[in-house]
Amino acid sequence: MDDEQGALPGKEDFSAWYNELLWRAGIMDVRYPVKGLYVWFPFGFALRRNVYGALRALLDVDHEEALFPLLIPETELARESEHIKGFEDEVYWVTHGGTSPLDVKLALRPTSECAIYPMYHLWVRSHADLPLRLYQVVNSFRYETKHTRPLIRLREITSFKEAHTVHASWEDAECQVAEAIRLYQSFYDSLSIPVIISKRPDWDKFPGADYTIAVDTIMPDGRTLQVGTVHHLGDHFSKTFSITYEDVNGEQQFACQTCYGISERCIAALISMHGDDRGLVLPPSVAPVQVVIVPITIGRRKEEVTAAAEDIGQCLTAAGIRVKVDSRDLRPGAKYYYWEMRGVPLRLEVGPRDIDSGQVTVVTRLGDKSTIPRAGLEDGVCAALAGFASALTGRAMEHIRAHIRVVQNIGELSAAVGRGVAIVPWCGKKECADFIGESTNASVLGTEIRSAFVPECRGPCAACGEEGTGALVGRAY
Ligand code: 5CA
Ligand code: ZN
Repeated sequence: MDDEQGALPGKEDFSAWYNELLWRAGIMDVRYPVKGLYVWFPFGFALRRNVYGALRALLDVDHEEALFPLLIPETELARESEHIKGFEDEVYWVTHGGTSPLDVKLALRPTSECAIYPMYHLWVRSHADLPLRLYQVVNSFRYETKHTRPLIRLREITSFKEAHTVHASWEDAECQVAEAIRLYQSFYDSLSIPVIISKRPDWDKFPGADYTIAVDTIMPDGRTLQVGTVHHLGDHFSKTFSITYEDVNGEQQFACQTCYGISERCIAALISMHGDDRGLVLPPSVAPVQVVIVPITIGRRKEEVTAAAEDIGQCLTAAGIRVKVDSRDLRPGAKYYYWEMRGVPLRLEVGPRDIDSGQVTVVTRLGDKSTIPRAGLEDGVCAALAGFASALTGRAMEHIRAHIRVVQNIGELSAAVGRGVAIVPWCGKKECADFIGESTNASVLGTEIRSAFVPECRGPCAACGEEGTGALVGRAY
């Protein structure tokens, strides 16, 4: 990692900006010599820890964290036919132990249904064991053939949070789907990332699911990124893996299941949604450094200023704030650049004049400058952090609103998907979705859209003219 100055490509060239920012801000090194595998730098890893800490905190309310093996025997992976059909082209296989071929080859999990459900078969006995809600945060492997991109499309997903639940009835599982959607909504709210929730068309659902609900956000270039999915698995897997329970009448019943997952795409979305031409912009809740203190020691009184900065650092740390005092022997401008690149929400400048007037100069990562009295500094800083978080939410909402258009026909649709996503009436037929896709170079991503900021839409299907309801159409990453 080097800190040399030099401009980041402008965010309007999103791809170049994103790739350059990842190493300049110390998130990822993309030079690992296997395609689709990347290395977390310490700063990126600290960000990951905070983001996944927030996700875990939400899950831990009524889920338990567990850990299942990475390797899945071929015999287990192949049991659910839809599932294996969906994943067979993406599986990495372990075929040897040392030089001896294995009797049963072993898959690196592309997802863990077939590692977890044989154990659920053993664990679930009675209705009293239900609901069962477990999750794990693991790496998983998918031999992706589409263009790989750091944090977005990986061959080793390093931060796969997958939850797997078991319920007594289809309806109970459906309630869990709703609960999981609420959970993901609050997770993305906490990151100030507006998301659009919709039901994937049948042909796009998870292999082995009854239906899939997806969470999408809109990237700076107007393309969508699927940042989470929730699947109602019905009894497909419970029938295959024989996950049964004894009901209150003493009869054996097949359970119903759900699963839902989020990967480090949530961090790709975080970086892309909030960052600007000067680097990362991070919500205080997850920023590895929330406040940086820069002593302005030009001229005399150097020791006094350094001591004051240290003192302020200690008192903010004691108040539970993640603080860095940057007393490196560098020009203040170089320090500003360095911490702006890393998205630090607040910079406190402490110079001789601030000491004399009993205050501290505060500059937010969005450029707002003010002063806070030295007495009661903790409260002032906390308020500034909270204000910064809501400013970020407001900015992100503006971005999303500016990139959603409700349209009525193919002509308007083509224009709209060049800039963002569109909502257009669609009748639900596959051939109409295909027609819409071919005419606009985009896809029908979802229906039954549930997001407060997406306007209602119904009318004649943009392809066939029959009665339709609003479908989300966009170009997906
Ligand atoms: N078993 C289910 C739920 S845990 C499952 O695997 N669902 S999934 O295939 O839809 O993946 C869950 C989420 O992981 C996706 O919504 C997407 O956001 C993310 N994801 C999927 N593939 C990749 C990949 N190759 N790189 C990064 N993230 C991915
Ligand atoms: Zn139609």
